[in-house]
Amino acid sequence: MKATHTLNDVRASPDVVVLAGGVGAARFLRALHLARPDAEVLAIVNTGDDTVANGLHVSPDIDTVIYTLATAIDPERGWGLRDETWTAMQSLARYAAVRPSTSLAPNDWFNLGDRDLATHLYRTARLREGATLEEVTTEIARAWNVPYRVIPMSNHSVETRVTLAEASTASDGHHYPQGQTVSFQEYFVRLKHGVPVSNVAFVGADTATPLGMHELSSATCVVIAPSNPVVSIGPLRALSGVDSTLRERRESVVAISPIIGGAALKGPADRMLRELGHESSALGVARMYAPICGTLVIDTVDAALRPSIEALGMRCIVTDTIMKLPDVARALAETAVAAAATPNMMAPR
Ligand code: FO1
Repeated sequence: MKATHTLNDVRASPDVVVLAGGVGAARFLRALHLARPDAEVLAIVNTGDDTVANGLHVSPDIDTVIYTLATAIDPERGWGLRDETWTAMQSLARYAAVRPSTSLAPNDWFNLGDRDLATHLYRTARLREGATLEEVTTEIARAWNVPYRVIPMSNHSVETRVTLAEASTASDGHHYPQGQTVSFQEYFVRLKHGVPVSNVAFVGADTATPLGMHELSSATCVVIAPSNPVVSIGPLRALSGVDSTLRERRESVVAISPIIGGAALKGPADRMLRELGHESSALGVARMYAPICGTLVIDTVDAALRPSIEALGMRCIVTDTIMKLPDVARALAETAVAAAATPNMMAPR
């Protein structure tokens, strides 16, 4: 057991802090555990996707990270638990017929599996009796024997809200006029992120207190996981002090591009980047991260972009970034942490 002497009770700095969204980040964290099983890792997770569904507080990115690290995630969906059943949701359908149209509780389009429900019941009950989201997240991670410290980006509400660039009708018939601003889950799940966006806002980010700031500035390495730069990493960066802390230690911040060959492996990141005026490419991601990140890891298919990325004052590492096989995933994690441990002293241009 490594002796952990902590001076005047300051928490020992972790080796690696990972800024995390959902699926891509969860896979990277599991790969990191394979590569460096003894590393002290803190995952700071986006909570802009959080929602209240059927009266329960759901933290999708936190649950995806915890379930993936516990190897309990459903591999096809990338969210929720494997071997799931949906009896509670099917039983709720009875009440959809009588629910007032003004009711805000999404009853039938945000699916909560029967095993997954336990997490939301526990979290909601603990929050209601005054526990912080950080305390509850720590308890849930411990219950799943997760080897890393997993914390929300804040204990305060930060809500990602998306403005629709066109009118759209959800598969359940609900109509959304052009210009309507909706919750992230209405956009992502009810509208199946099949409608262009004209704006994304993080309501509450200006007053929410970020968590993990001591570790963010003192950890040996910081890795920005391959998550959606707009709606997964964006909310974290919108919190006060996060960007300036990352800028301060830019030389040991490494990001992995979630865009490969101009496309996202999963989800709407590529379309959102274009719709919001960015280039949907590893170079577009580099431009978003250049001020706060000294190294960008991109996929071999994007090797031609390396000179343009380095022209931004970023070190650019070209390697396999599709974490299909454990060996590739482990090698990617090793590459990212090794890069963060050898600082890039070039200034951003
Ligand atoms: N995604 C869906 O596409 N459909 C769902 O019904 C759904 C339910 C759900 C419940 C709990 C949870 O933790 C995640 C859930 N997700 C669902 C995924 C979720 O929308 C995404 O994981 C994130 O918000 C974006 O990464």
